Amino acid sequence: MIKKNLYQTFTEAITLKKKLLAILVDPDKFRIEQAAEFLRSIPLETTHIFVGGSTVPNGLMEVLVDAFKLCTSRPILIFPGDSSQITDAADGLLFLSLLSGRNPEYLIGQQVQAVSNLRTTSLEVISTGYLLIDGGIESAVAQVTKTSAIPQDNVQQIVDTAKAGMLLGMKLIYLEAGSGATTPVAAEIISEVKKEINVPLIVGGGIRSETQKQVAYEAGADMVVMGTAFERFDP
Ligand code: 1GP
Repeated sequence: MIKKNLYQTFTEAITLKKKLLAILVDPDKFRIEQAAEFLRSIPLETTHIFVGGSTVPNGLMEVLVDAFKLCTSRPILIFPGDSSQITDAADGLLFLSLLSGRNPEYLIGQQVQAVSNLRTTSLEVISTGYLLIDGGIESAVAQVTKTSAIPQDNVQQIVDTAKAGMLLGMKLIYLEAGSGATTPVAAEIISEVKKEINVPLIVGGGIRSETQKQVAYEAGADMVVMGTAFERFDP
């Protein structure tokens, strides 16, 4: 099998000053038969497809990733809410640890549980420090993980948490305001975190407009993730 080095696309993007855009699909809010039409509707500059959600019925991830694979050559990364969502059908896995919270289940428990499925995987596993930042509403992440988001005015705590993740060896840092956030992660937070880390920075949650996306890029996001803005597929 050809080894697809997904992480390199992140580091190269930084070197080439190219911005990355991931569109997130929550299988729970998606009809598989609309996969082709959906992929035609997303921006041309989309570089990655993320698939995952806080709660996804068993087996649905694989079916959806397979459907996407038929219609796109863009890399598909699993953005899992828990270890049951991992499928080899995708190209890569964001191996998330929820660093903003103090729930051991999402710091290390789910990760240990995933290992038996990852021993023989073809997925590129990318260690990712995941920080939930207050986005103005109680997010599904906060509800499912029973953790609190870090308030946006606690910039130092956010910066220190991101840096701790990097020092622990995490290859990506992900600032998440939560799907459907009314307030995306502030530009000041993005730029302060960016100054302190030397691994790629992903920002998502509540980013709906071109302007909001550009604000995140200009502040230092290497990748922006958008989900809700493209959830337009009514039954
Ligand atoms: C990805 O959870 C976000 O980080 C997606 O958020 O649905 O608000 O775009 P939106």
